[in-house]
Amino acid sequence: MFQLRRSAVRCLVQQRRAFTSFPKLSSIAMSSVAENDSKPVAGWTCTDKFVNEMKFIQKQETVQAYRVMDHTGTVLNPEHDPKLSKEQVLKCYESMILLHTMDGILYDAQRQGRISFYMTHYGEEAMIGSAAALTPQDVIFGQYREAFMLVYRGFSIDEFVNQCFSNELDYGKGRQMPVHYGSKKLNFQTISSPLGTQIPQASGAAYALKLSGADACSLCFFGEGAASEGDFHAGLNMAATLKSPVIFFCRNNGFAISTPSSEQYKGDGIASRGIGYGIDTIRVDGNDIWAIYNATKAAREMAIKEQKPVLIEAMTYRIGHHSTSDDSTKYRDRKEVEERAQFDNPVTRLRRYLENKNWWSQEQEDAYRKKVKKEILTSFTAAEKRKKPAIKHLFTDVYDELTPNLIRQQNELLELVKKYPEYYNTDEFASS
Ligand SMILES: Cc1ncc(C[n+]2csc(CCOP(=O)(O)OP(=O)(O)O)c2C)c(N)n1
Repeated sequence: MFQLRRSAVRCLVQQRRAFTSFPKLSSIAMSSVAENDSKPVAGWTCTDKFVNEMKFIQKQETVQAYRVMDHTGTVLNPEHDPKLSKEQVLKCYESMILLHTMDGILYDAQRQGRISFYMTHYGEEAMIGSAAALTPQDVIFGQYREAFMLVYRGFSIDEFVNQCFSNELDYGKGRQMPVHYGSKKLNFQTISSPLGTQIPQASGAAYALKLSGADACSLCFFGEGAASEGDFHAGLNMAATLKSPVIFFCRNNGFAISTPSSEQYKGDGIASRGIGYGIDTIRVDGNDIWAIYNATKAAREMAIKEQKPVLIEAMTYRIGHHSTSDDSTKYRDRKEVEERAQFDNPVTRLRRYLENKNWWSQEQEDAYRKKVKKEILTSFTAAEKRKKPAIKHLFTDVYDELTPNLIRQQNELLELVKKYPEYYNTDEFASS
């Protein structure tokens, strides 16, 4: 027996679901957190907030995923079809095919030892819907599986391939692993390997956008695995309390390398965490480009107009291995992967949507695949022949100007290389 003092009873979480109206997408249901819920805890004085019944809050209802189009490419409720023009839909589909083809060629190139590393997007191609819903001013913070955003924004095949070869044309000057793209021109922040670092950065960038009064938001992608990092919590809380216009976009593909999501969390995925931080949240079908498009568009509008963060969790499946350093047959059934690839493939879904409208044919498919394959192989051959970045770039760009100790180290290295040409062949490096 024990006695419970009234003051010790606290209601831990009060989740309120509301239907928030948006001018264009009035019926997307978001788990919304009302403004006065964000009042400080110091407001816990009025007696109606206290009860004398001891009640632990148990598992909440699973947040359902918003879907527009099923696996046959059929739109379930025509009101939710974003009704993009033929040109816009073809841009999305062609971007998917380009990404898919590039993934195939560069993955094989790593297997042949021609590049050092690669990561594919198989199964997650519908994410391109998020790219279509943004404007070029929106700042992107990716994890590493977001080349779709760059494809959509016009990063050229040469730019992709030069980065993967770490050659002298790579913007990072060979100092990052392949797929760590970045583009100032396209408002895409350079990828960094340590998981989760982009999350507080995106919150900070959003706060800067808020202060400057820009008509833009930041969009931060991460996997459900990265959401286990402390940076995830810091980033979400910072954006929520500072009311910053950022869209947190979790690609929940079921795996963090070999760890299935069932071993990553006990709660209701990542969506439940957004609600916990007082952030309006939606879960979507991650294989449905139109669900992703509608949710991102609505989230952008809310983030900018209402100056607050929004969280989207897209439920999908990683069909490819985690990276070229992984063999997923060691921890999951090959059959399961094949079934997912066949039955619920985001590329096939969009293709069926196009075919239902008579906007695409097998001939167009064959011709387009052939064309992009040729373009990628041409870029590939040219990039492979390029020199590596000049050795001096081992030292540049950390500071605006080289510091005295870096100058000393640089000179020491260059002298060493000159002294022992039999060990250090510099032919394959650019001279400046
Ligand atoms: C801080 C940190 N810890 C561990 C790693 C190693 N690592 C790289 S990717 C990855 C899994 C991430 O999974 P998830 O975020 O779900 O993204 P996915 O690869 O599934 O797209 C891990 C553990 C890392 N890069 N950084």
